[in-house]
Amino acid sequence: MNEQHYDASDIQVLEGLEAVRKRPGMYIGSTSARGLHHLVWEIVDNAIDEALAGYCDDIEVIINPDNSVTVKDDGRGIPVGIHKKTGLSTVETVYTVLHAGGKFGGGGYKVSGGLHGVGASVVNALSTWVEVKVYQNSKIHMVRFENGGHTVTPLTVIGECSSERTGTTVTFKPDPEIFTETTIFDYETLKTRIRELAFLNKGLKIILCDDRPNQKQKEEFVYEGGISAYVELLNQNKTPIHEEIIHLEGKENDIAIEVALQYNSSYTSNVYSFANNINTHEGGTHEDGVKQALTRIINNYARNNKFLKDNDDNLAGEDVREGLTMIVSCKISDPQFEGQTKTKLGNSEVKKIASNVFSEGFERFLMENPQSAKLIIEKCMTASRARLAAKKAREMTRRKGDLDVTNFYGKLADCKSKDASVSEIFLVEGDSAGGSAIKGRDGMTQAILPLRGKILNVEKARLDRALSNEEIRTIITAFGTGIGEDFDLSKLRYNKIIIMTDADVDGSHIRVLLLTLFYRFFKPIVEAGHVYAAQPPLFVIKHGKTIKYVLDEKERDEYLKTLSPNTKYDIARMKGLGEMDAEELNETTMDINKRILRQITVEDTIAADDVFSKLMGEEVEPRREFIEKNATYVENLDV
Ligand code: 1YM
Repeated sequence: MNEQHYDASDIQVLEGLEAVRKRPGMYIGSTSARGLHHLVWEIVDNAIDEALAGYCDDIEVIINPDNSVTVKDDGRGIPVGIHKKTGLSTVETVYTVLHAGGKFGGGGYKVSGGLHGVGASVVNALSTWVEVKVYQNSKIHMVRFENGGHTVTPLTVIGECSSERTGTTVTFKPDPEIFTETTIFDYETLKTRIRELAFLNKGLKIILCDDRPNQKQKEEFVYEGGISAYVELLNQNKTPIHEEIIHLEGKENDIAIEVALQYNSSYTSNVYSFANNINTHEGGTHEDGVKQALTRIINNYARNNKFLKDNDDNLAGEDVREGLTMIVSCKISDPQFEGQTKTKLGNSEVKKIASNVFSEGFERFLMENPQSAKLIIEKCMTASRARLAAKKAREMTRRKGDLDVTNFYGKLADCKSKDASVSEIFLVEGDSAGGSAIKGRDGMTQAILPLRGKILNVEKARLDRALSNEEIRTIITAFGTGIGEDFDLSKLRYNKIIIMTDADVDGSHIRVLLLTLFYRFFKPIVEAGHVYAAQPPLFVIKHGKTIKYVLDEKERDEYLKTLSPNTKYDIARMKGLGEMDAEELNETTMDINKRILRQITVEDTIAADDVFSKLMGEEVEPRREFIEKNATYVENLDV
């Protein structure tokens, strides 16, 4: 310990970091696996900022054998001079003063990421130790912190390097007292975001390296095509309707806009937008500007080239986005993030610029590529016709819904309660399990909908066809939310939607079909966490008077280990849902005090879309590959 460090300002600093340790969630969202990975992003973001400023081309992220993480860049290196206000080196200041950020640097600090913008000092506060090395002026400087941000080695020169070598290397080890759930980094999680950062920053090279024994691997991400390469990846399991990926970019008033797009034959729209590399899930002015320009330019082109007749209606926004994969990326020096999750770009000046950049480039593309233009316009016009047909079909179901009450309620065994917050609906595979579920349920709060036929695969069907499917119509009526333009989450009649299928091939198939339906047509229901899968146990263990249900082989083995060696026990494989009687079904799968539910979440919509396209889409090869690669998870899945 270095005594000169204990003056008044130092105590203030430590109080600041102590506040982070007391309420880590406020700074990194949570202390779960997600929060743990957030630490890496805080450090990587500083390196990305250096790349955005034009000083850094190479970044490396290494997971070390002890589960510490090293991030290296070849930028200018964090400044090592004494900082006026703190009297400490600037690098030490950056790592110990809360919210120090770039205000300490020579201006031009661009916020790149870090949803909370909290920076390096938060990582320090939540780590067992942190070591920062700065390569600058032919010297290697080092500063080390321990125990949540206490400086143990103030900045010292520890060696020499060539005058060409500049940059920053940071290694940190997350504190297990804070990250009680896990301190183990997940390669795939890091890879997904690192690859995305490489797409979003054309030409920037990011290496990801796992140095842990038994899982050593190393990948390099660099895309000269930038977000065009991203669109290519997103469309890889889909069938493009035109060959070229359209790439447009431009800059006005220091606001840079980049757009890449390509249409595919699917019926969904995949538009993702980013501002300074942050995924703007809630959209914002950059996305609005581009979307409006897209609708306008397509309508103009369709009219001028007589695809649309004089008395035809204009194509709607959703018509021109059917089957569209598009990335909008905006770089701006002072981004304003708004919205519920602070992922909506608010800067009003961006809209016009985004619209101008897009219009100019896209109009030129249509002119220069009439063949592709024709295919795109035809796709939009088909979408428009289907939308009108779906509207009619919806009106029909609504009218029919009134007439068909007996038929509908013959299928749904509704619960008595009309209070959605306590109500739940079980979607049950087959009439026989449905019958037992109706007998075994708590009729006050539990509704049962037995599913007879196979659910239509909506990945291969538009809304109008989906609406002609009896099972799907029944589900829509039961949920109460409506669908498409009429969708209203606040009308959902149940707080929990529970998929109850067997743990076999057919059960998995029905589950995936239902999830596809929910993800494509009822995404807000999934996002709000209303969808669950019931987990019927696989084994029952009896000993003495005890009856224990266990989910799988692993849990079975663990439970058996807890029994004393001379317990002589009975173990049996559970029957399928359809063979259980009402009591068993209640006991194992439905009783809210005993059952196990798995909540279905979509953390990363980009990844989820990819899985559904692979599993349920047109292309056979990616589906085979996915199932082979994930064989252990989908061993029973026949798609
Ligand atoms: C592996 C993590 O932190 N790189 C990094 C950080 C900074 C700079 C360069 C930098 C910024 C500026 C000037 C400036 C930071 N500096 C500061 C501060 N990599 C990593 N590379 N010179 C160097 O913003 O003007 C904060 S971050 F505040 F000290 F300037």
